[in-house]
Amino acid sequence: MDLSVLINKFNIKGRLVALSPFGNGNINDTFLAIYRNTFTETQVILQRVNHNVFPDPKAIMANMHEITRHCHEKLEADAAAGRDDRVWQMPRIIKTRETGEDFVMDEKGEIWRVITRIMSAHAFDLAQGPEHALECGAALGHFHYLVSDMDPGLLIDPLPGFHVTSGYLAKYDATLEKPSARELLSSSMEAKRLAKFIEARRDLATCLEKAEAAGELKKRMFHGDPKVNNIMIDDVTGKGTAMIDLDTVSPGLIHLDFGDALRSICNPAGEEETNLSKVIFDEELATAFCKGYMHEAGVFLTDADRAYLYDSIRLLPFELGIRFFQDYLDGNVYFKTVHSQQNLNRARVQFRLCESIESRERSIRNFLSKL
Ligand code: GN1
Ligand code: MG
Repeated sequence: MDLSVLINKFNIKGRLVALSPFGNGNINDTFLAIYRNTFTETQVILQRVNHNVFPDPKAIMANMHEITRHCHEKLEADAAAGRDDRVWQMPRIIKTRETGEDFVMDEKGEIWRVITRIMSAHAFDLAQGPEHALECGAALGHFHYLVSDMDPGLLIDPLPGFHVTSGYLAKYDATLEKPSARELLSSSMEAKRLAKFIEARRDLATCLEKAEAAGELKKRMFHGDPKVNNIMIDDVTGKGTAMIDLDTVSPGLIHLDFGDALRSICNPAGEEETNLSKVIFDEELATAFCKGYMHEAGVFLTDADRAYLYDSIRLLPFELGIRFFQDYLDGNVYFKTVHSQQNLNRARVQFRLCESIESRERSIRNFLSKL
């Protein structure tokens, strides 16, 4: 189906004047659409939910329905009570014109949705400095507050095995059994180096899983993908205003969000850097992020939660590195790529970041202990 025909099935006022690819997501296809009428302009986001990644795209939409319903009610109540120093936002699902549904299924069975765009705000692909990092922390902390009292029973697991690091290791091991993967590994010094990196850290994979099994850490509602370009910053005030990309919101350890956000925000070179000497864990950005996070969510954290913050910071780049490397060895089937070596390079970056964190362990633990 032509995209302009598809988007016109949604209930958006005005005439479609522009429709173009948008953002740098690694999973879903995203477009920005602009509608105009005599007096005003409406901008919305059109997305195809990637069914290669999400086994049940309709469940993703059912979850989004529940999450936005819960959060919008709370946001409006807080705004009415004047609770906050700003207007916190969250995108809204736009329904279909004729049937009032949350999505359209095209002739190939693909699920498409339209959500509102948060206006006068942007997400950045790289951290812009400590003030930005602080606002990212505040946005994640506020998001954790927003979803903290949601009934997890309302949600369907969006991506079974997501952020189970031991599961990614098992998948990596299984991939290594494939002749095509073994050939890729044996023909590249860099791939061999990454394989050794993983071997030296197998124990790391289960640090949070063990703490959860022992009852030290408990699942709460988490975002699942709080990387820097999923955090909207208000153009006018420079403050965090919304977390976007809600597909992976589900019950999980908030440590996974904490570690994932820091691995994204505190690497100022970004995930695609090819010069590894530029990849470092920037502690100034980390301190600023944590300050913002604690301001919004510090009251939720128990002593046990705090005890595992360092492990989460070290774990998440390791986990993502395994995911990128496994996908490279498997022929790049999960993450979008524009060239065949991209996932290999992405893995190099994450493992370098993990090393940078390890070399700063004492100093990171020190600032975490003061939060
Ligand atoms: C994917 O869709 P996007 O680009 O926000 C991935 C995250 C990774 C991230 C790395 C569902 O997120 O887990 O951290 O790429 N999302 C999924 O850039 O796998
Ligand atoms: Mg995403």
